[in-house]
Amino acid sequence: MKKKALIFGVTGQDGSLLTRLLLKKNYEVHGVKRRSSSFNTGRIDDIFKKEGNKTFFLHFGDLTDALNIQALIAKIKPNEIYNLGAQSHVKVSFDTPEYTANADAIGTLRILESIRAAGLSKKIKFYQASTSEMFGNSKKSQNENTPFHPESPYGTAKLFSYWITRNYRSAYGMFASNGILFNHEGEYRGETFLTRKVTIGVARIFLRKSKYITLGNLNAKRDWGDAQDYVEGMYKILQHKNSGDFVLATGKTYSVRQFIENAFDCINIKIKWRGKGLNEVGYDSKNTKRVLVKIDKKYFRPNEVNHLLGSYRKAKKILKWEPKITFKKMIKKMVLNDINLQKKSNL
Ligand code: NAP
Ligand code: F7E
Repeated sequence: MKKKALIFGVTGQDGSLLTRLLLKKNYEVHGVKRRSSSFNTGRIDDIFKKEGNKTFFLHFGDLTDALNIQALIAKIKPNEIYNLGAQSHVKVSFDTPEYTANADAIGTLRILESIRAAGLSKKIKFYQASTSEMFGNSKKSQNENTPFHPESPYGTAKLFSYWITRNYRSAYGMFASNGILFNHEGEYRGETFLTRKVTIGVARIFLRKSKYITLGNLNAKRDWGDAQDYVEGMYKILQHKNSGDFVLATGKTYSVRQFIENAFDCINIKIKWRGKGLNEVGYDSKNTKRVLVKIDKKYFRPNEVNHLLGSYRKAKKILKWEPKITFKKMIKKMVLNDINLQKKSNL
C-alpha cells in the first residue's frame, strides 16, 4: 500500500517541491488548491500532466473553510498532512491582518480539529510550517529554546499555530510536529519576496529589459537556505519516531545588501553604494552614472526583523539533516533560471 500525503499549500514554492519529493518516494499525493480567477497551478502543472489522477490528486479547498477541510480529511484519510498553506508575505500581513490570522492561525486549528473529529488522531502525522519570523528581534542566534517575540501579524498568527500544534500533541497524543524554518528560496520562490525580486531584476538588467531594481530596507539580515534542502527536512521531521519541534537553518546570515551584491556578481557587475537612507543607490563600479538599485519607502515595513541566524544542531543530531546548497550556489541557480525565463517572456 502506498502512503498517502495531503498537502495544504500545494501550489506554493514548498508545496510544489515537496510533492515532487514525495512522489519520488512512492507516495500518493493529494493537494489542496484554492479557487482563483486565473491559473494558480503553474508550479505543479508539469507534475499533474504526468501523474494527475494516478498518484497525484488535486482538490479545491481553503484554510478558511472548516467544512471543506473536515470533508477532505475524512474522505482521503491520509497518513501524513503537511500544512504549508498560508498568507506567507510578512509585509502583506500588515495590510491584511485579519485574513492572515484566519488562514495562518485558525486554519491550522481547523486541520487539527478535523483530524480529531474524524477519529484519526492516532493515525495521521501532522507537520506545521512554523517560521523564524516567530523569533522577531531576539538574541544573536536562534534555536528551539529561544523565546518568541513576533514583530508582524504573520509572525503572530504563526505563533498561534506553533502552540496549537504542541497543544494537540500533548493533549491528544497526536504526532504533530513543527518545522521552524528560516528563509528558504529557489527557482520557485514567489516573485515579490526579496531574493526572487532581486534575481528577476538582475536577469532583466542583464537582458536590457530593465534599468534598475527598486527595494526597501537593505540592512536586514537573513539566514537564507535553499528550498530543496528544506523540503527534505520536512519529510525527515515526519519520519522520525517521535514528534517534536525542529529548527531548519544554515547557520549563516547575510544582509539584503550582500544578497544583491552576490546576485549582480553573477552577471559580472560589481555593485558599489553611495548616499544614505531613502537616497542611497547601488551603482555599477565601472560606470558611476549607471544606477542599478534604488530605494522606495513603500517597501519598508511598519516593524522589521533585523537579524535572523538559526542553529540547526538539533536537526543535525536527531534527523541527520544538513543544508547542502550554499548561499552563492543558490543565488547563481536563481539568476540563471530567471535569465532563461526572462528570455522567453515578452514582458
Ligand atoms: P508560498 O509560496 O507563499 O505558498 C503558500 C501556499 O499557501 C500557496 O499554495 C497558496 O495558494 C496557499 N494558500 C494561501 N492562502 C491559503 C488559504 N487561505 N487556503 C489554502 N491555501 C492557501 O509559501 P512557501 O514559501 O511555499 O512557504 C510554505 C509554508 O512555509 C508557508 O506556510 C509559509 O508561511 C511557511 N514558511 C516559509 C518560509 C520560506 O522562507 N519560504 C520560511 C518559514 C515558513 P495560492 O498559490 O493559491 O496563493
Ligand atoms: O524579506 C527586506 C525585507 O519578504 C526579506 C517569508 O517566506 O521568510 C519570508 O519572510 C528581507 C526583509 O522575506 C524588499 O524588509 C528589502 O527584511 O523576502 P522577504 P521575509 O520577510 O524574511 C520567513 C521565514 C517566512 O516565514 C515568510 O513566509 O528583505 N526587503 N526590500 C524586501 N523584501 C521584499 N519582499 N521586497 C522588497 O522590495
